[in-house]
Amino acid sequence: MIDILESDEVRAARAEGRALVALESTIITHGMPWPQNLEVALSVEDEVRRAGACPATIAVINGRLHLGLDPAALRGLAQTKGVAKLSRADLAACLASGGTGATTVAATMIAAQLAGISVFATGGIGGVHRGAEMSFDISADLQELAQTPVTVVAAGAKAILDLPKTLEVLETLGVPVIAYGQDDFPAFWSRASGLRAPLRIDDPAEIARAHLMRGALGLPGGQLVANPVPEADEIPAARLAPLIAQAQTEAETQGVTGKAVTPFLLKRLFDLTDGASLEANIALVRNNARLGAAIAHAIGNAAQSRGGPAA
Ligand code: PSU
Ligand code: MN
Repeated sequence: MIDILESDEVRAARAEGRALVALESTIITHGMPWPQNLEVALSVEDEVRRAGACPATIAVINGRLHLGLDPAALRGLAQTKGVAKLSRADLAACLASGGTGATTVAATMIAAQLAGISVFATGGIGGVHRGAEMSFDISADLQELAQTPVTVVAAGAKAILDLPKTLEVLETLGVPVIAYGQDDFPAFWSRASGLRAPLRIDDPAEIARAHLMRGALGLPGGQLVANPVPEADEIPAARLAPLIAQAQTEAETQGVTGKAVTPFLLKRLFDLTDGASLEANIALVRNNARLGAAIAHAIGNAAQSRGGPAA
């Protein structure tokens, strides 16, 4: 049996039947530089709390799956260099070897489902990389959305990816892609990608009902809720385009492959924008945490009125 170590806060929230929102840890270890990564992790958790839900940041520490990290554990993860990046393929081996690692979207979904948590908020999901027709680089996050019943709130997918191909693969896999409050599929730092999202829902309660309806239909898999970055914090896509192209070329010339690709591109973009992308990044993750909490509340309420479990 897998031994899940819950923080005191998570245990108390469960006892009170409070809504839980899962949060990933790869965004901390591989998505942002120190010390902003810790600041973001803490402020995103606070955002969930202010919205009346309980944050459950997920990571593997010394071979144990943690659900909810106290500030000291978060700090340790944020400060340590060379923490493993755990996706679906890596989770079991890391637990078996007593290792430590940060969970990606895919691995966080797996852990959330094990723990009975329906909603997970993050920044951006992994997707189909540019040049995937040659490299075959498609994130395991997409397959996970097809098979694990967790609703993931993200600001779309980063423009470092091939967004049209990412949407095509999600369609093939039968993953509902729901733009929140607009027609366009958001592009992380920018509100618009120029691509229409397959679905649009403006009400968190309706997103919650759709989540429960998938379960009732016996459909495996989750939903991707694409929440645009707040208008005040967005960076125009045109400003980023040349920098993304440069980072991409560097990755190719330096022969970066596999799970190193996404962290490499993210780090280069932070450097190339002198950290300017960070403010938008922070704002959008917090925005996703708020929406995630609203959806988690609505799922809890709907499930309770049917006499089901509250998470
Ligand atoms: N996209 C971001 N920031 C991130 C990631 C993606 O904007 O930090 C992380 C997430 O943890 C995601 C992972 O699950 O990268 C995807 O990695 P890969 O492309 O190797 O599957
Ligand atoms: Mn990849």
